[in-house]
Amino acid sequence: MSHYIPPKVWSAKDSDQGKFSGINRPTAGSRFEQELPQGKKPLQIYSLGTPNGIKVTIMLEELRELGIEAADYDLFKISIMDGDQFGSDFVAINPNSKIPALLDRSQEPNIRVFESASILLYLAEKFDKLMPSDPAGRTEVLNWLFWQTGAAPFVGGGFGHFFNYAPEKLEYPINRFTMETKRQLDLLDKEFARKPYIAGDDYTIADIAIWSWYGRLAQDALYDGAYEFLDLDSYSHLKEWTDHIAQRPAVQRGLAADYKDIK
Ligand SMILES: N[C@@H](CCC(=O)N[C@@H](CS)C(=O)NCC(=O)O)C(=O)O
Repeated sequence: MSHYIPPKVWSAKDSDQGKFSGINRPTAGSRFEQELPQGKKPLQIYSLGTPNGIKVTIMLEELRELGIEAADYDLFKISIMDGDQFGSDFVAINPNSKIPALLDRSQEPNIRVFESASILLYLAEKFDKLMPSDPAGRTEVLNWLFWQTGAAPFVGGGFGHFFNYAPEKLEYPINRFTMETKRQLDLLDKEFARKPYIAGDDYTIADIAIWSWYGRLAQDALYDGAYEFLDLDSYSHLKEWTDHIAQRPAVQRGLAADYKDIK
């Protein structure tokens, strides 16, 4: 195990951020003036095809599939490795500087929506789709939606980071986050053993949120070598749910969505 003795006061200049050295800073807020383009559609999406980003394109394509024209959208690419998320226009939509972000121009004043789960909920409620309205059904969807937003950072920021992105392979964090990631996979596998969708009999925004992370992991689409390392073959119910959802035309279109340049 490598030894690190923390200084009394931490300083960013002493920290090695590996692949993310160019973008990570310990401060929030905009770093430069930026004018984001806007298209003509009611919804403007500023995003990227990451697990959090695809939640939004899949949801919008599901709404399109249901024939909802008011869910038409322009999709712009925020290149996070180039730091587009720190420009003034993006920060005005999401002060947290993370994709995805939505600007709803069908209302005056326009409504900004950030946090992928907040965007899913906003769209589900706006169009009254993919979310039950009875209190018990709605609460179960929210249970799983909130579960996803709390759980996935252990997978992405924890397991994925230390297994895939960190400059060296460190046993302690890889063990810690693999343990938790496998516990989450086992939880989902046990849930899908007894129901077709995460909140019961119907496909909802909770499936979209969870599929975008755990389905993509089960498709071996996230981190090199992770499928074998996590023994994803052993989560058969999760895999069945993953494959079933992957066949939805809206999911396929959401994954293949075309992001327009902002510059
Ligand atoms: N909790 C947020 C997380 C969003 C997030 O972490 N987005 C990443 C890409 S998946 C990002 O924009 N990273 C850029 C950065 O950290 O500077 C959500 O669900 O929307």
